[in-house]
Amino acid sequence: PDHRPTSGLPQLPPGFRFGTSTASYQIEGAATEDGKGPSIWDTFCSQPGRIQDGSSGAVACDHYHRYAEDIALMKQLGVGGYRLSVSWPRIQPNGSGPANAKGLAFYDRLIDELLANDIKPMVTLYHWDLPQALEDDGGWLNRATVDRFAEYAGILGEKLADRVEHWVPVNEPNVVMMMGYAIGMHAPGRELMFDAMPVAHHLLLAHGRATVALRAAGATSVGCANNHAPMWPASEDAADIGATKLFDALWNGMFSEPMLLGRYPVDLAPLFEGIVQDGDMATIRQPLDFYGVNYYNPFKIGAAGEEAEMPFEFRELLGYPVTDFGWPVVPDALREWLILLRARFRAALPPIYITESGCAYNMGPDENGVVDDQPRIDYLDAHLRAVATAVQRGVDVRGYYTWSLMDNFEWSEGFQQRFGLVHIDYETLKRTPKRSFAWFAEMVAAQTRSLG
Ligand code: PNW
Repeated sequence: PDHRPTSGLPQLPPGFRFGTSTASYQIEGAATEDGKGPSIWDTFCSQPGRIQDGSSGAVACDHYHRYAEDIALMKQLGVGGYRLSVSWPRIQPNGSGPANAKGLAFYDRLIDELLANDIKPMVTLYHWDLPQALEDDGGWLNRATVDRFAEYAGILGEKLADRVEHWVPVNEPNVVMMMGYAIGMHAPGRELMFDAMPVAHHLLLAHGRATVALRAAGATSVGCANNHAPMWPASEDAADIGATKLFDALWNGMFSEPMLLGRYPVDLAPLFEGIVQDGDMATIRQPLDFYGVNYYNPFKIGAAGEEAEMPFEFRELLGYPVTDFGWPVVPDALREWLILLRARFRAALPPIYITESGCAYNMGPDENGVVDDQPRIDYLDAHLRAVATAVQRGVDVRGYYTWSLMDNFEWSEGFQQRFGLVHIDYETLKRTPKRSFAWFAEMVAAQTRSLG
């Protein structure tokens, strides 16, 4: 069956930026090449039982060697933007000191190749691959890591600020703190629960200090990429509503409020006593040029029992289709979140970019070599409509970067979950654009044509 026409998609504003999004450890491979040091993800993947299929990002999509082919695909896709991340241990193998020239040269080549193809880079400094040497000194629990990060940001800014359109210091600090340090599902695998609070504060300081360092080096657009999810209470019971409010503060408020308003959510302030030092909140609250939203799905939250470790728990969100990952597909919640974000922050909210939005459907090529991923087309169509509706209601959204350009290493899931517009055969590393790729290309062309 052919994919559905794109003609019904409402017109997005002039200059609206379409792009794809990836992250270094998930696609690059070349884990020990050209002087790269080990990251916490290299270490984590070497520990038995951490990654469901026993895999690692040691080779991944081999993008480190095949970046020109991947950029050619993006050119075919017709996107004007690409969000990528830099591997910190390629630049500073031990997390401090002078830059590793070969590592820096890779990103130099990558960015020149993008620009040669009329694709503007959005560069994330930290998408989770912390140099292992810094983790050995306490990682994000150690305030000194913030100083290291500011140095690293300065190195990248000096080298690349003349050519990078947008900068994102830290990808999804809430996921780093929760998955990496509170429950241990991600590297470095710590299970500190509420003792992970210093990690949140240090990631926020890292965001602020890197923003200053990038601007000092000439960066003109610095923002963020925060993961957000509308929180829906399991019932109208006061206990469920209270639990939902608490988790909303932890997931949605704990990073956005310090960044945009210079304070922690009121309910969380006591948790940061003894962690926040004089001047910190001003350091964190830098004026931002844009606010990046990574959106996947809403969460349904209920109160947990007396003996539970946490006062809230996740309930199954019934009544929606799910992706192959089991994540509910709720495009309306993206519109809801964009409208809520503006209501919460009003004048303090800069223009928004959707810095990630996408889904895992895991089908491969059929006997004709076609990857028919109609559910992804439906997903993207519905989520772009949700964005268009929010724009019609006055929310200033400037772009949509889909997760992801190609199938890649999906963290603790390994290679089992496929988020790409391009299929990767992990035996041969052959790239096969899926039907959704053709749909996305047509959609971008139609939107751009009518924009003139
Ligand atoms: C994001 N959650 O991760 C990351 O930025 C990507 O690297 C990743 O591949 C993508 O989304 C898909 O998972 C998330 O617990 C990890 O809600 C966890 C959550 C959300 C996003």
